Amino acid sequence: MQVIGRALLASVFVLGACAGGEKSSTKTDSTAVTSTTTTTTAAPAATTDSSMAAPAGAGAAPAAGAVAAAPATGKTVEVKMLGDEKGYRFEPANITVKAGDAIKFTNVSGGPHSVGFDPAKVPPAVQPQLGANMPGDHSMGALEGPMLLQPNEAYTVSFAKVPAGTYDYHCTPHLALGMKGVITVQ
Ligand SMILES: [Cu+2]
Repeated sequence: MQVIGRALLASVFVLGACAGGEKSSTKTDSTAVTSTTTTTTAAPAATTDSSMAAPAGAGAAPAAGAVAAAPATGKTVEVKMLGDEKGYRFEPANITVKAGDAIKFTNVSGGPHSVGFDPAKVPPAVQPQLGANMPGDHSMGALEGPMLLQPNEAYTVSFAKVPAGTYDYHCTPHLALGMKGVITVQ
C-alpha cells in the first residue's frame, strides 16, 4: 500500500511540475507537507488533488505514474470527427503513422466526441505510454481522452514510444453508433 501511495505521490509531483505556473507550486507545497506527516493520509490527498487538477487520474494504472508523455517528433496526421446526416465517424477512420508521429483529432460536427482505446485490446505493456501520451484528466479511464464539446476543439495524441502495432480506437459517446477506427503504428 505504501508503495502505491508513493507512486501516486510521485505522479502528483510530476504533474505539478508539468503544469507549471504559480498555481501548481501551491499544490506541490500542500502535498509535500502531507507527505512529511504520514504516508497514510497522503494517498487520499493525492487522489483528490489529481481529480481536481487534471492529468492521470485515479483510473490510471499504478505504473502509469512512472511513464512520462513522449512528445511527437514526426508529422501530425489530421483526423476529422464528424456527426451529420451520413452518420458519426472519424475521417479518415483508419490511419497509419510512424512511431514518433502524432494524430490530431478535430471536432468538426455532431459533438461531443472523444478519443479512447479499449484497455482489453491494448497490450498491458503498451498502456502506460499510450495513456501518458493522452493529455487530459482521464476521468473516464486511463486510455480515454476528454470530451471535445466545442466545434474546432482538437485533441492530439502522440505515438512516440508507442510500439508498432494496430490499435482500435473509438469515440465513446458514439461507440454504439460505429464511430471507431484503427490506428496502425509502423
Ligand atoms: Cu463521436
